[in-house]
Amino acid sequence: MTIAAKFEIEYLQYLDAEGKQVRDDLPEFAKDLGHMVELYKLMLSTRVFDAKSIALQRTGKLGTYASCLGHEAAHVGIGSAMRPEDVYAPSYREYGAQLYRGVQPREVYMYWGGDERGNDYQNEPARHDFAWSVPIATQCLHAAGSALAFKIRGEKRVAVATIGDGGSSKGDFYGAINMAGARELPLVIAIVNNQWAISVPRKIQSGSQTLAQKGIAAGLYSIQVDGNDIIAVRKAMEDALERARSGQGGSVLELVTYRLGDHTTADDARRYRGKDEVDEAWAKEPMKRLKHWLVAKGVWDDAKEEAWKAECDDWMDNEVNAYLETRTQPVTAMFDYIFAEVPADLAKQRDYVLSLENKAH
Ligand SMILES: Cc1ncc(C[n+]2csc(CCOP(=O)(O)OP(=O)(O)O)c2C)c(N)n1
Repeated sequence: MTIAAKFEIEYLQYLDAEGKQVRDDLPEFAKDLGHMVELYKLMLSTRVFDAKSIALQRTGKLGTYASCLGHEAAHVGIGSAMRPEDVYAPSYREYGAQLYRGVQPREVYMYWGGDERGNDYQNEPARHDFAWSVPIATQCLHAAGSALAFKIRGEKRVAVATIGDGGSSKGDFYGAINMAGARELPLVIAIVNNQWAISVPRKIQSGSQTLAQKGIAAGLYSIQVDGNDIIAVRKAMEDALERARSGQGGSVLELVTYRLGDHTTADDARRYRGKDEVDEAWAKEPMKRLKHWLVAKGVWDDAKEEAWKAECDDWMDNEVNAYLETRTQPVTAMFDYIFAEVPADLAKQRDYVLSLENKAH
């Protein structure tokens, strides 16, 4: 038999579910324990932020909300590996990466509260990143376009997109990776495989043995990573970013994790998945293993954890107050930012809405 081509997909992990180191060759950043504590603290802030968001929704103060519970290592790993000059094109639940890049919790609340000004991130580097992309997979094309621009301009910048396991079935994803392979673009796509696309499980999502190997077809470097192990995520991202920055082309990373919460606050996952599966996933969640590892190194303990949680609570309370105090936009705002010149049919609707409002006052 003549073999036309052969491929392998590496699986990367440094910390197992109990926080035991499974390999000795720790990457440089992980030898800096002060830095690892900072990463843990951001993961914890993200979790506190997430719980606060759900409470806001439950009390009627947010429209809907997509939780990131269980994704903290994947998201903070991505955000912390990127450089400020890179560009990030997220989908809609990657707050850990976005907080690292300067997005403020109040902006997330505004967005999910129905105020598009939440997209207008005030802090760099998030300010030059893309807004949330709810239309599945479209952000991959935005990122591929940015990567093409970086290449044409000769800039040493990388475009990063995140997408779900479900999103990786869509044509926009394949179009983006094909373009990146064909033109050797500085594009990194991280597939956050949280096992579920709303109620569709991974096993009926795709016949591909791994989602990472989809990148092979496009000629991209491809790897599967324990997405609950921040050391592995950060290392795989750093390597992918370095390759892209130095002109060696794009990558696809599959970060294997689990969506511990509902798809959004509009979903009830108990209707389509069993408790045993979720309990099993909790045993592998990302915070516990990193905490065990840091405690064993003597740089973290319960007292520090409680103190940091209290600081996070204050931070989030402050952000919630800022959100609640933000004046709502006039009702006409929904017509004003879609077209440079409002088309006649929309102008008519706009006038009608205004007349209703005038009547109400
Ligand atoms: C183009 C498009 N089709 C359908 C939807 C409805 N929708 C919202 S989330 C979602 C599932 C996405 O699952 P996955 O890509 O695995 O990401 P996850 O939500 O698990 O992070 C779907 C189908 C959408 N937002 N956009």
